[in-house]
Amino acid sequence: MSEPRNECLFCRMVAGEIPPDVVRETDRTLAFRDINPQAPTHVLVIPKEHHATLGALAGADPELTAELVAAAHAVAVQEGLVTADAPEPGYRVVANTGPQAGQTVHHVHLHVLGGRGLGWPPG
Ligand code: DGP
Repeated sequence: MSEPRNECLFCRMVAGEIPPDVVRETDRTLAFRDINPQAPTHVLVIPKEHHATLGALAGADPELTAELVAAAHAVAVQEGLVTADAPEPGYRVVANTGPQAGQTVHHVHLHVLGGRGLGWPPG
C-alpha cells in the first residue's frame, strides 16, 4: 500500500483538501472531471492510493490496475459513451506516462474521453 503524498495534487483530492467534481467513486478509485476538458466528456480516473505511473501500479497491484480499467469503462457507460449492448458511440482511454507523453501529474490517472469524434494518431 502506497502512502499519500502531501505534494501530490490527486492525493490531496482523495484526502478532500481540494474537492474535485466527482462523477464516480468506489472504495479504491475516484473519477472526476478534468479541469481543462479536451472533449465534451473528459473524466480522470485514479486509484486512491498513490502510484506514479500505470506501470508502477501494474507492478505493485495488478488487482487494483484491473479495477481502475473497469472503473474507466463504468464511467464511459455512466456518461452515455457506450451502452451495455454496444461499444457506441465510443470513447478513448489514455494514460500518459513520462515527459515525452506529456504526463504532468505524477499520480497515475486514466483519461476517459468521448462525446465527439477523436482523431488518430494523437498529437
Ligand atoms: P496528464 O497530462 O496526463 O498528466 O494529465 C493531467 C490532467 O490533470 C490534465 O488533463 C489536467 C488535469 N488537472 C490538472 N490540475 C487539475 C485540477 O486541479 N483539477 C482537475 N480536475 N484536473 C486537473
